[in-house]
Amino acid sequence: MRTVIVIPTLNERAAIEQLWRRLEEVARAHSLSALALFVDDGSTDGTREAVMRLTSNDRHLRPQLLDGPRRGYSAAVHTGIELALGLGATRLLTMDGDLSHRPEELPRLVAALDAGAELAVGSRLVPGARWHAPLWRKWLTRSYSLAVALLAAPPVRDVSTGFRAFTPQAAQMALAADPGLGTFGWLLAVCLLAKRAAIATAELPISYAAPASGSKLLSPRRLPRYLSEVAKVVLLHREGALYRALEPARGSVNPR
Ligand SMILES: Nc1nc2c(ncn2[C@@H]2O[C@H](COP(=O)(O)OP(=O)(O)O)[C@@H](O)[C@H]2O)c(=O)[nH]1
Ligand SMILES: [Mg+2]
Repeated sequence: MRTVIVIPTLNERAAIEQLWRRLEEVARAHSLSALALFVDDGSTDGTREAVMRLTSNDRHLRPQLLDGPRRGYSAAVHTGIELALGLGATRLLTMDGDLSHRPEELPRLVAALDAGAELAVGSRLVPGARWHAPLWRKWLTRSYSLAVALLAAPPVRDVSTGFRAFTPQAAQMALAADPGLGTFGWLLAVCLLAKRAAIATAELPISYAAPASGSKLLSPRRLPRYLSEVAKVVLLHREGALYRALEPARGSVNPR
């Protein structure tokens, strides 16, 4: 089993060492042989240097830094998935680098894949989830989830979580989502494409804690942009155009 954990980072210097220690412990405790792929595209706080200093004392976990020009969250994760597939990953995981996604919960996502899911989504919006965040953020995420459920009927409630596990087939499917759709547009598009491609999807409750340093992604200033990106994805879904990207891959994604 070759597991690749894709971790997009933008100025996460303060979290890197703790994240690494906890990932190492999890990998050791669960005999998870994994590559942690940090995808950084313009941190200015020493994140990349911190990743390059990471060393592993055991054979379970290895760090790798993928460094490139600033292209944003969706492009970073898309590139990470592409590279992981190229490396022959048999399981792909994506998670934030800010400790809001707990490394200790990775094995539950992996177990969902082992139990037959092709895409497992760590969710703040299903019973059993624990979620510490400012009220405005919870309200925003819940309203967004509700609106999207009414407009596009995605296969999961939490369409904006980046804590996900993929089989190689599901990851290949995810590459059909254009990173140019923007952060939340892309995260939503992956969910909608999974449903269309009949990818078996599981939604698991997680314990999520927004870091005190705040979100790199969400800010009132960016909301109009996010709204228009998501509206575009909903429109593409309704027109069916979102799924054209799936056509060339369909043979390999969902042979029927
Ligand atoms: N490479 C890269 N990573 C990013 C970018 N924007 C955010 N991230 C990372 O993506 C993850 C999600 O961002 P985060 O601030 O946690 O968003 P939130 O969980 O929605 O509050 C974090 O690990 C960030 O460091 C970006 O432009 N490029
Ligand atoms: Mg986060």
